[in-house]
Amino acid sequence: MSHPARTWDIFCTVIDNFGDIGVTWRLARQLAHEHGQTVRLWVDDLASFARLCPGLNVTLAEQQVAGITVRLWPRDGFPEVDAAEVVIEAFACSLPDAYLSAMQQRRPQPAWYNLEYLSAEDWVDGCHNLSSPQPRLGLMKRFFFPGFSAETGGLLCEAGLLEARDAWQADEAAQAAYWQTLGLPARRPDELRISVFCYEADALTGLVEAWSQGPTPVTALVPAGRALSSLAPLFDQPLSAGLLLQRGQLTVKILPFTDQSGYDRLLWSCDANIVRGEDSFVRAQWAARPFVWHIYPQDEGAHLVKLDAFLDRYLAALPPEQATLLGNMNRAFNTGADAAALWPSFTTALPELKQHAQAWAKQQRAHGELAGQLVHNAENWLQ
Ligand code: TRH
Repeated sequence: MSHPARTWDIFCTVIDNFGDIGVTWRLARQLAHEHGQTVRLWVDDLASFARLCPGLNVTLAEQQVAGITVRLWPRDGFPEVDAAEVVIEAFACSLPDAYLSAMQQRRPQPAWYNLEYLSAEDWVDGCHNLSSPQPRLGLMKRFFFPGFSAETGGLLCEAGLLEARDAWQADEAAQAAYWQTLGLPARRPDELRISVFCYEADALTGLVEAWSQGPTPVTALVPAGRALSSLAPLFDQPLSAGLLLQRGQLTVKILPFTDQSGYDRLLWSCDANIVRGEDSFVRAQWAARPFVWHIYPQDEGAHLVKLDAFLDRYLAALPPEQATLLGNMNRAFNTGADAAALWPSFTTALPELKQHAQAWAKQQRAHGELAGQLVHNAENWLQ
């Protein structure tokens, strides 16, 4: 169903890392490209944004990128602008007072959403789409939760993504050319290729040993970033993008950070992926390959509750032995326990885990997709 073109303002503060801008940039493009919406994205840190959007000019306060108006969200002196018809504050960032005044003046009042962080916890079902009156401002805000059930706003997934993934995974020539562009030799038939995009992780130390000494050649593809500080002591040298290192059966290739579709290709091409945070975690699911999730650490182990909530859903349809294995692997990676001890069984289980990953992606896609649900929700609100 097509919807009228509305104006949208999306506000994003980059707390640390890339997840907040990763999600909002993806959402902005989908709203514009797939739903014909007019989108302005306000970001307080253009340098972080430029890492995953190489076309961005970090010196400009306003620019057009891929059909989106990108505006620097200045710390002081927010510019005088009209409020959009739909306003998204991503991850509960606080909107500037000047913009809140513009929202109060707008008639009809804007559809104002707080786009929440992704969680698989059950309570999300009951909180998605709840209204939150703002009496001081005379405005209404609504909570929009991504999630894994039909009662939530779903997950971001571009139109045609799964078809593009299938075509890529079936195209061995394209993959061979891809590995070459990364500076890697052709893939050996018995070799495993694993992408490693995680935070500092004690579990990596043991895994590197297991990969180095195991019977199967492993190539670890590591985007330059926080994981390198866990790897550097094992290689006795500073690590940076471009390096190709060997340690027994293990080859490590350090990759430069790419744009988001380049990262998708990496996930689609690997036998298994280690991912983190929110957006790479979702992309690993769309890649339909086995993955280990390094969840963003929170105080008092709150993240481990979220990890278990996801595992409860993700593992439900796996036979008990593999469910226990994959659950233990994820928990071990996140707690620093002995993930390496699980590696041989994990390798053996990869074919079944891959089948499960394919079925899971199909099932999640059937719930509907976040950008489309948001457009629909906003349209119902504004009509
Ligand atoms: O960078 P992250 O750790 O972000 C985190 C999480 O979102 C977390 O929930 C949040 O609370 C915290 O930030 C503040 O992980 P995430 O979410 O996977 O984001 C990484 C983004 O970077 C994602 O959009 C994919 C993208 N990316 C590229 O575009 N190119 C690359 O080469 C790589 C490795 C990643």
